[in-house]
Amino acid sequence: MRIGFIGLGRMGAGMAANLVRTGNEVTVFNRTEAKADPLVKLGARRARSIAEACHGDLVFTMVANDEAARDLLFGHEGILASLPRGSTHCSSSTISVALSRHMADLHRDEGQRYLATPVFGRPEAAEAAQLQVLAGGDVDVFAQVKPLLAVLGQHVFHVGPRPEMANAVKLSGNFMICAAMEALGEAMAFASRHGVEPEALTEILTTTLFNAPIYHTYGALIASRSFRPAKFAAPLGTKDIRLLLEAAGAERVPMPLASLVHDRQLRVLATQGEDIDWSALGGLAFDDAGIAPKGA
Ligand code: NA7
Repeated sequence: MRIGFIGLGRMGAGMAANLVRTGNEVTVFNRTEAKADPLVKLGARRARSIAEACHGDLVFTMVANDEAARDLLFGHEGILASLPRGSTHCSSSTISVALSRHMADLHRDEGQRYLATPVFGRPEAAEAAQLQVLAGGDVDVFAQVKPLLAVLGQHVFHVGPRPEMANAVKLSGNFMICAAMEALGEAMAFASRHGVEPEALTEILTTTLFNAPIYHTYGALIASRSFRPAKFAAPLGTKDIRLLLEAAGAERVPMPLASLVHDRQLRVLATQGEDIDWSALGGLAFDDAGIAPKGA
């Protein structure tokens, strides 16, 4: 299969690399061209425009947000104008359910096929082909694309026939991670004040009651309070909860805990800047309790 891959940021770079490594003919494009260099070294072809990355059977996109996804889609050299009829767009970016729904209509009007294919996992998982891949869209299109999605991760789920169903699951998952980070931070601050090291608390809880990947990964990050450099940047995580709350509002679904973690995310951005991992949310409880980082 001839594949295009657009968006070689922290996540896209690893995903595209795995498609190249498994012997696919991959043409890559990134707005900032230099980020394509390592992929070209690995064997990918370099596209000089979005349109050039759209000449194959399928194009993946993995960009920051709705604005970026729209920038790729529209214009005379955009994906809608360039992707051949019958070719497929797999959109892996975490975008709004509204935009994903709209993209499905636009692609259908152009005779193109569209799957929403967001993923769970951080850049390390993308690099190691250990992502969890969610897919929404026509089941026959999914069946054809599934072997490629399987290259990216350990599990591939078909969520349902409408693409935005996959985006809804992705936003739900990221909300639950934020809630877990807030809970971890508060529990660690509480235990610290009682003489229990955050690492010890994490060890006990993640090997017993909370033996789940999210508690392991974020427990370690929050216990060490090491949030830089950002692997998953706080502004992107904040965007995800904003998208969740917008979609929840549109469907009249109150989500009080999501509103709370969104405020906590805003506090991270306001007080610690943008270039920080979203797990800094879990560190706020220490700050609130006046517990300084070790060695500070
Ligand atoms: P990064 O590492 O911040 O990468 C973002 C990517 O999006 C990167 O390739 C950017 O290109 C690209 N981007 C951003 N805005 C635009 C516009 N307007 N046009 C074209 N390309 C753009 O993010 P991650 O890889 O961590 O995350 C990607 C998605 O996965 C995101 O939805 C997360 O929420 C989950 P650049 O290199 O800046 O030129």
